[in-house]
Amino acid sequence: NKKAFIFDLDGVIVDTAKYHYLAWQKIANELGIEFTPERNEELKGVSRVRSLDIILELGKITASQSDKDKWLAQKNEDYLSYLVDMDESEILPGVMHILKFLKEQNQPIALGSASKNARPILEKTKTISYFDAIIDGNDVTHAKPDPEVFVQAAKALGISNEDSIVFEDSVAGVQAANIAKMTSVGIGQASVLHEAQFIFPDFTHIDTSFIESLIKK
Ligand code: G16
Ligand code: MG
Repeated sequence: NKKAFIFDLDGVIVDTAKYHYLAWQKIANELGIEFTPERNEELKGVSRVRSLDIILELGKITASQSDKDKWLAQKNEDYLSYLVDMDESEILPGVMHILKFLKEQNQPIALGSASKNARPILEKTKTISYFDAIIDGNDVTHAKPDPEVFVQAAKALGISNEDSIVFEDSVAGVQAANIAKMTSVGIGQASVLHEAQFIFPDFTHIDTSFIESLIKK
């Protein structure tokens, strides 16, 4: 029995959301826009381009494409500076235990992330070898909640959507999995991720018997 186990990156495997936040906050400050951690929730799982648009809408700012391109480049440069020293210590609790168990069970594993920086992050955290397929922001044209990223991931593993399981920390990502008729597992707060079929606060709350039940399903 093979299922596709598809992992989101930011907020599921590593807590890079804090770095995205710091980098966006810097841009917002320069533009005189108030940007809080609460507002940042809306940027989770959302593409870089869409994230900037959300911030500009917040500040009621209309900008030229060349200004937008400049801020997008600046944001990414700043974000990358936080990743320079990244290593395995930034993998979220419980994640390695589940990745190792899935490998032992010979289950196919994929990454389904909106980020264009996914590969260097997987390399730095030494998790890249666990993934049989990597689909990220460089491969897709439609951002979550469009299911494209997860559909491509399942296809790359040769598994049907119905036999795919998605681990996601964002509302947009959970919706994408549901639209694709995949099993959605929300990682985070139940109040935020209530659309998910299963919800856990983090991977330390996921045990191998739950994974076994998904494999048998
Ligand atoms: C992530 C984050 C988003 C970020 C997006 C694009 O995706 O959750 O906050 O805006 O990637 O990232 P980048 O600027 O690195 O291309 P995911 O899908 O891994 O949660
Ligand atoms: Mg995420």
